[in-house]
Amino acid sequence: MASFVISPIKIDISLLRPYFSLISCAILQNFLLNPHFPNSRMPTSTIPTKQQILSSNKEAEPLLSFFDDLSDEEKMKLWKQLSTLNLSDARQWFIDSEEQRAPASAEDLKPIPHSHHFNQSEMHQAVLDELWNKGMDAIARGEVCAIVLAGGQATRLGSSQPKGTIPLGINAAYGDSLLGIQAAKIALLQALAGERDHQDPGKIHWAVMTSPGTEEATREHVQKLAHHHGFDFNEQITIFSQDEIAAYDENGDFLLGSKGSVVAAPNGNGGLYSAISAHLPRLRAKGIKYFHVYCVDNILCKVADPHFIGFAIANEADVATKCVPKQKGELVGSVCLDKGKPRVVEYSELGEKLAQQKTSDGKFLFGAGSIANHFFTMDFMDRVCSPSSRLPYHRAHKKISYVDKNGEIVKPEKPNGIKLEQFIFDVFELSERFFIWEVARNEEFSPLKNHQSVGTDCLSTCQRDLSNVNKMWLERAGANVTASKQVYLLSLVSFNGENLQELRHREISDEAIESDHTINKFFVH
Ligand code: UD2
Repeated sequence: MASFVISPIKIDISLLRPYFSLISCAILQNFLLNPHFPNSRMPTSTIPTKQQILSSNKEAEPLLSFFDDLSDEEKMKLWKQLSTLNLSDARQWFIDSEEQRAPASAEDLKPIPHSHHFNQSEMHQAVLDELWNKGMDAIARGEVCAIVLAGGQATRLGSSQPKGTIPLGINAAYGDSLLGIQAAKIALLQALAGERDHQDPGKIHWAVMTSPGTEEATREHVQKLAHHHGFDFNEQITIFSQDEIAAYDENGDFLLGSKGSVVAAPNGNGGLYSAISAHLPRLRAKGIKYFHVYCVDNILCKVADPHFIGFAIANEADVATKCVPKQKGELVGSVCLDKGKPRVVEYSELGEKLAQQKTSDGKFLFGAGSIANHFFTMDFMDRVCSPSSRLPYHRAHKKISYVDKNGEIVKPEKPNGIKLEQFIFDVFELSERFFIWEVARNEEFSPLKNHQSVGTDCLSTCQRDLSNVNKMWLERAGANVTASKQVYLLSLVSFNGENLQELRHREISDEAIESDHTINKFFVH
């Protein structure tokens, strides 16, 4: 194994490999952007020549076929993009991804044992209350950071706007967006923590992972939300961007999306670990001990859920994950043990046979469906963000438009290329105390994935599911819901069905929601 010695410490070079790309990018960016950089042969204002680009990036050669046709501005843009893409490592990632995790094998996979799989609906209220209080205590002490994964490109939804910022047509929360609902839930939990007479209000830190394509619009939206809720944008919110990685044709060659740009995409939600690592020391210094990581697209997501956090703390989990019973053909990963270690086998990798396998009581054997909603301790995050841990890349075959040899744009009808992605749950195998927290699908999982025309996991199903949860809470609180339309509680009113006692024995009709001031203060109207 390659190593070098700086007396008296011996450093294993392979441990530093994942950082080489970051370091080389940083140096090159400095070189590009800082005219005073000592070794700079090229100030920013000077247009690069092909040779200059190739001297630091020889893999780029096929991508410079149309270089001479580009304007000066386009040349600079291409140069900058190439400096961030790290093409020589990307070549190796492509090769490695071929032999990454073989399709799951039946002998190696086992369900997570019952001792580590808890079902919320089977727990006594007293125990749930205890867990809630534990989670709230952590929030009150300012130990909780909610991380939203908002770097995806929303290709299935087909929106040019980042998913988290799209208007939902509900107005349950300021901003009328998924991020808006999430911000309101954070504000509500903080207020609830503050109401507990023996505790300080505390703060939930909100970390937002974006990608180069979603960063600007997301930042602008989150700034407005923070201002509205009185969050200190600089102190309480961290916005950070994950890396992009070049896409490939089926042979592993890079593609031009236009004559002056390379096809690139965010490196998957597992890009979280490299992207957040630089922020961990600051978050630790703020007192953060626990992370709740969730997808931006789930309208029912209980952000920083005190039950879940309390459950994980009570069990001294370093990693815990929320699951729902998987439905036939559903596009969610299966949480299981692989050779004794926790793992999520992604829906694209489980295979038909294992996906269909049932237990004697008729349930899917690998039916613990991951809803991409995870708990990590700070110590665990520190461990997985260290140089010695490196996530594998998974291949996704996609239709990728590209510029051909003649400079024509080709829009393929079937998959013609490969995008590589890191998966957030590929660190689970490093967990020493791993737990599943099973929750009710109808209360916690309704993602916005697809265009409305698909009819599932789309805007109308999100609206319907939110309304159904709100009706259920009202009925649990003893209200009589007769409204014919969808019913939306304001997100700031209730996190989990609490605070609705005033509506006990009240009729929640369309008219009451519209015009009875003792009722309509709870609702969108
Ligand atoms: C994810 C899970 C799947 C299941 C499902 C539930 C992974 C790898 N798969 O699948 O097992 O739990 O969600 O909804 O977690 N994102 C980024 N950067 C990226 C790519 C995605 O931040 O480069 C975010 C994206 O914005 C979204 C989340 O990750 O919030 C999930 O991404 P997706 O919709 O691509 O994942 P999906 O539905 O294939």
